[in-house]
Amino acid sequence: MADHRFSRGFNSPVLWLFSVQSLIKLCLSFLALGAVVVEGQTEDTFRAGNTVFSPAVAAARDLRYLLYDINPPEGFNLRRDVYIRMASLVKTLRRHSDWVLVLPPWGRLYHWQSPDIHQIRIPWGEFFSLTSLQGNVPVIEYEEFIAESGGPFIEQVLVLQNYAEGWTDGKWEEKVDQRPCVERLLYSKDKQGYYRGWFWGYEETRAVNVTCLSAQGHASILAPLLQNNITSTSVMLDKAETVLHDHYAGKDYWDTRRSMVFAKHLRLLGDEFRAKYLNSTDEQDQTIYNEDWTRIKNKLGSARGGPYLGVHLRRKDFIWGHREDVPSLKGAVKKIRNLMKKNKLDRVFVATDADEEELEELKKILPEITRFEPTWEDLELLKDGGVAIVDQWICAHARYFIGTSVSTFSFRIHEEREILGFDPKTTYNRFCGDSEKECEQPTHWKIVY
Ligand SMILES: Nc1nc2c(ncn2[C@@H]2O[C@H](COP(=O)(O)OP(=O)(O)OP(=O)(O)O)[C@@H](O)[C@H]2O)c(=O)[nH]1
Ligand SMILES: *[C@@H]1O[C@H](CO)[C@@H](O)[C@H](O)[C@H]1NC(C)=O
Ligand SMILES: *[C@@H]1O[C@H](CO)[C@@H](O)[C@H](O)[C@H]1NC(C)=O
Ligand SMILES: *[C@@H]1O[C@H](CO)[C@@H](O)[C@H](O)[C@H]1NC(C)=O
Repeated sequence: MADHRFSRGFNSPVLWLFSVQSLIKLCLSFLALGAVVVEGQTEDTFRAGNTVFSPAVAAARDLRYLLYDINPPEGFNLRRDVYIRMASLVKTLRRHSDWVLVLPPWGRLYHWQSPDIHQIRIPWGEFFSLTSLQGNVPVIEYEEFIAESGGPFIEQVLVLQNYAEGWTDGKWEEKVDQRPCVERLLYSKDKQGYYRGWFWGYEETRAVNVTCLSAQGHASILAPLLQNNITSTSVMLDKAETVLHDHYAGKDYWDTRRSMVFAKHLRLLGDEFRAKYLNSTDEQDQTIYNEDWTRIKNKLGSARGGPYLGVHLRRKDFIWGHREDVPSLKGAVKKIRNLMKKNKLDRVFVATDADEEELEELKKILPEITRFEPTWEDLELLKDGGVAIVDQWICAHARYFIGTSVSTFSFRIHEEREILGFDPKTTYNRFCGDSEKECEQPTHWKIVY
């Protein structure tokens, strides 16, 4: 099937020739090997690991499962942020009993619009390194949950919501209360009295009970309730983004963030692309990566980065609203040329969600542009999420990076560069709108180790 979005790369300098499939196959066979080794380790590292326990074993251990989901319109990079909040909650819960975090399958994201490819029920292992995640908190994929908990049943769904009355007296206080549902429930009862809902595209999944919970505060305010008031083995928090970070940019935040290592096949693809089109290798660029994130502790300024400018140019919904902090294409290219000259870089890598029309214009006014453009077959394997990660990985390795104002996609690149050890001056930069007066630059968040 011809896909107009990606068929244009041919006979342009940005053509992506490398066979993604063969590399992925190679990686997957490595992953399979890795899993065998890891199983032995996880038993003692964590009591819940990659291994699937039989229902009997899981029950004997008094395991409890925390599942969660997020409001459908939220994008990939905000979802990554909510994972950090949930990991923090599970750490709090684990002080008292044996909780495991169940990873919500990826799919049906508003921005993932590539036609004709299957983009639901995607396990986290396709985007992130599970062993790395498990080095922070015990996590399992949803299908492992089904296997070890005895079937596609979630005992208790708690739909988080704000308080109907808002903040009383304009005073902020942290609180949690069982309340009637404010909005119409996205779950309905079937003939057997079970609740049916989206459940990440797993149609056979049922919930035994669904109730609403008004919550206002950080994620761990839910811990006492989950521990004391609710006895179900499996509890799912829906609209989990309602609760806030326990401590934004604190040690726990960064531990979890650092554990969110991209899947190896995606990093390898990004590295291949860097080597092939951007003359960028880890040795030259001083960006040597350690498979074990707990051992990465790079000094700021130690990473040099590849000889290219990295750009994240967020378009689509960011320009539809005519936001004054987002530049025109001309404005962006002017800034790009300026930065290339200033940093003595003759190559520029651009990650963007621009539509066809804008891309054509961009290529016209910036002919030396390099982009990661997968073929349809590659896209089918990587999915929109994998392509976005490869884009982020390449931007993260640039000598100098500039992103888009308040884009979570750009924020995640900042964090990746902070982990790699770049000088903050080369990271916390964003485009200014063409007529923006005070163009405040992004905040530098230092890693707490
Ligand atoms: N491949 C690729 N995809 C992009 C790029 N920019 C945006 N996207 C896609 O558009 C989505 C939305 O952009 P983000 O800035 O990540 O925002 P989000 O967290 O997903 O959603 P919001 O926070 O609501 O904006 C991403 O998750 C990608 O799927 C890009 O440079 N490259
Ligand atoms: C949880 O239980 C405690 C003690 O039984 C009770 O005071 C509290 O109101 C309950 N919390 C919720 C949110 O139902
Ligand atoms: C559903 O869960 C709520 C909250 O735990 C509880 O108060 C209620 O009794 C449960 N309903 C049923 C039918 O079990
Ligand atoms: C690639 O980079 C190296 C070292 O940074 C440099 O010596 C070499 O000339 C570059 N090659 C090309 C083709 O630009």
